[in-house]
Amino acid sequence: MGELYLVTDRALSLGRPLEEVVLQAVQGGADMVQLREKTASTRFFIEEALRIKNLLAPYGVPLIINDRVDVALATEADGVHIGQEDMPYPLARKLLGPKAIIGLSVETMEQVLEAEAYDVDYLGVSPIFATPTKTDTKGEWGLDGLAEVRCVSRHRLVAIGGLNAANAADVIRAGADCIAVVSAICSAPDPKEAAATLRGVIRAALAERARTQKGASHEKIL
Ligand code: TZP
Ligand code: MG
Repeated sequence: MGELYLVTDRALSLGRPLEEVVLQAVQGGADMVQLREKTASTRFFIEEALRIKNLLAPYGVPLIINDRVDVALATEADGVHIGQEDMPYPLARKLLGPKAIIGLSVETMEQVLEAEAYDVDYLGVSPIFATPTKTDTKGEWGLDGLAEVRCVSRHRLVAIGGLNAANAADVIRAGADCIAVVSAICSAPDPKEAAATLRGVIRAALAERARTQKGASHEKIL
């Protein structure tokens, strides 16, 4: 469903229009986009979501709205990403329906276990590493914490927080299915190139993991 997930931040986009950064990221290989607007008015958020939705349509890249189920509904976005303080998952699912992509942030093991009862499309394991982009978090999972989440959760895992081309392969090896980034793309001098590099690293690490898993199950059969 996605390997490289761009989460937007206008303030970190070096003064460039968000549409430009999103377009370049997608052309470089971002295959999921989350529109994250913490301070915008509802009117602005909706207009921007519609612009980005049109821009993504030819690429078949899903648009996910951060926090706001109402904005996702109003713009017929592909889904919503909710945190633990947002609308409870069962209500978001009820409003958005079975086809919507719904992601849920987890910051503690208790939240990971609670999410086992939910048919979320992915868990956002947040944050993997400390990041100046978001500081109101409950600590960091680290690679070991992510590996523990992988052991107990049945869900797809999207890792976020302090991720870049230098650490993405380790994060995949620890169990993430997808890497989400803000600054590694939004603040890159060339977002297309940054996305292409990241996607290459992620693809190689996922392929390597699939090879070793296949090897392991083959050995078991023998
Ligand atoms: N949720 C957890 S960490 C984070 C969000 C939105 C910010 C990630 O930003 P960056 O710049 O990729 O570290
Ligand atoms: Mg939130």
